Amino acid sequence: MSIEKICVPDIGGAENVEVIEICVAIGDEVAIEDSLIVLESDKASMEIPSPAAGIVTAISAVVGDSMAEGDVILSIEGELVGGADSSADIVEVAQAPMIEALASEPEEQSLVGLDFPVGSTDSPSLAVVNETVEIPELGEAENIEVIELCVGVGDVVALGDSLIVLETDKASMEVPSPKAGIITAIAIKEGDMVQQGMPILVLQLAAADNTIINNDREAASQSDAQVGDAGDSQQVPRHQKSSSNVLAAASSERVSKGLNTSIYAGPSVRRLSREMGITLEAVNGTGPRARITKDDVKAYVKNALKAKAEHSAGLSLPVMPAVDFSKFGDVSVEPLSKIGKLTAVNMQRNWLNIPHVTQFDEADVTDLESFRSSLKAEALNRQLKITPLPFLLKACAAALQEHPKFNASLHADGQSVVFKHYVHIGVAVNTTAGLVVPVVKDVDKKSIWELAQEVDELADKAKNRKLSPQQMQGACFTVSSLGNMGGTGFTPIINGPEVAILGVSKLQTKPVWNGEEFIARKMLPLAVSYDHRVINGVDAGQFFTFLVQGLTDIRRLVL
Ligand code: CAO
Repeated sequence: MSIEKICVPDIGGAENVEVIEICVAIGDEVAIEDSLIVLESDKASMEIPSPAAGIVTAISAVVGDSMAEGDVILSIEGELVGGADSSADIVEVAQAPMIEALASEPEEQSLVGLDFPVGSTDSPSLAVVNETVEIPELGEAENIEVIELCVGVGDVVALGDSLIVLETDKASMEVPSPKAGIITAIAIKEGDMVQQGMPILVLQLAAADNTIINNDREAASQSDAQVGDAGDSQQVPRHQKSSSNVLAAASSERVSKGLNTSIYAGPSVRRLSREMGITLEAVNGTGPRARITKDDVKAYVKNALKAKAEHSAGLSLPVMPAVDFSKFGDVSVEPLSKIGKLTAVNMQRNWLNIPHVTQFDEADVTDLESFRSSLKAEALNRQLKITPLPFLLKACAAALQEHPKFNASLHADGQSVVFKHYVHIGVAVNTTAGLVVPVVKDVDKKSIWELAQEVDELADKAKNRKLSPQQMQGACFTVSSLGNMGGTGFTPIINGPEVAILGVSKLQTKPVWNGEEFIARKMLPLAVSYDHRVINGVDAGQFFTFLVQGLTDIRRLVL
């Protein structure tokens, strides 16, 4: 075991390459090939891998330092691979020429294709030529992967705009455009393995435009309005101005497409992001010049997982345990009817989606019951059964008209309330096949006799499974009467998207204090459940009071 100094390896003669990231800390245990620091030139970033496994005992490099081959990066206590000369040959051969190629200005490329004149009288000397841009010098490296295509056919690029990003195991490099022009064809795609000299794309150049674009790229990216200033238009020929406009448009298009031209990230970070299936565009870079580090990628993934967990925790329901009841005694299992299954789904949907509030009251229906009794003979003649239900429907219709919030639905987008100018009321009917809710249409327009007859017919159809779908649609409100069963009250579940439901329990004769004495009165227990997103407590109180008053004194229903 010995302490060895690790130096910057052969980086192709490049000097003053900036340290943009220190990947380790004193005390870290590193393995061979672990990244130690990241260096960055104008056009490429490069991770310097460790030639040794061991413990980092000192770090000489500082973020922001300019370094060159032979500069000491750090010290490692451990065994070096391939001898003590830690600065020698620790970087793959391909890396140095890549840096070299990127550090130098792009070379002129040979023109291919036919020159042809531009049809402009402003500048007859201008010519458009096609130029094939090739993979630049990559040293001895072969089969370098194209990891990003930064441009598309039709894009206008300026000198130095990134065309593609190549990646080896240890470095990534952006290949800049050697000229300004319009891309007319692309010869490669992401994932291709390339080597020096292979065609990347074809660039259509306009020589005079290039001069303008290359000399003043910033000006070229200005808005159309700026380019169209009176002063400019006097100096810049019309076709040049339009090229600048196209360039500005294309630049912003690349941004809007989210192409990866502005992402600063080293190869290991890009690899990590690919392995994790995330796009680096979404990751905030916290390194120098917003460079994305491994920690940034990990933080992004951590946050995404946390957000997902929080989100699902809010929405998911704890699962009911599957219990083998036969362990505790004899059981028999019967499948739910089709209606039973549908009811289960609808009840759960309504219960989970609608914030229910249930309010209770009693209506003194003594007079109503006297009146109803007085109608029995006539009902017999009409071959009808007259129960409290038609009166309840009539009172509800009046209350719905008086309090329109109850005759409404929350719009599916949750942003508005739909008020209904019709009064259709559903009536819950118990059948052997399950609960069904036929709808009595236009309750407000029908007489007590008509309502009694219609409820009877609909209940009969329901019990014989003869209801049409239309007869079960369009309700604004529902009445669920368990009056003939018993019970003093229950909390009915709203039949969404309706916003309220009336639950009716069994009337009882009760002693009621009239101010002087207790008198026997027939009291009908009622419960109204309402959707608290649409209806507040005061609304409900007013609606309920109106309804109870109407049942207590049915003369009020004709007011
Ligand atoms: N208190 C006391 N007696 C009542 C009553 C009440 N609130 N409501 C009705 N009754 C009486 C009726 O007056 C009738 O007695 P008479 O023949 O002596 O007058 C008797 O109970 C039977 O009435 P009914 O149930 O046949 O008729 P209805 O008009 O009251 O109801 C219908 C019709 C179809 C709604 C009913 O038969 C029904 O199916 N109810 C079940 C609704 C249901 O399942 N709701 C729960 C849904 S959520 O699970």
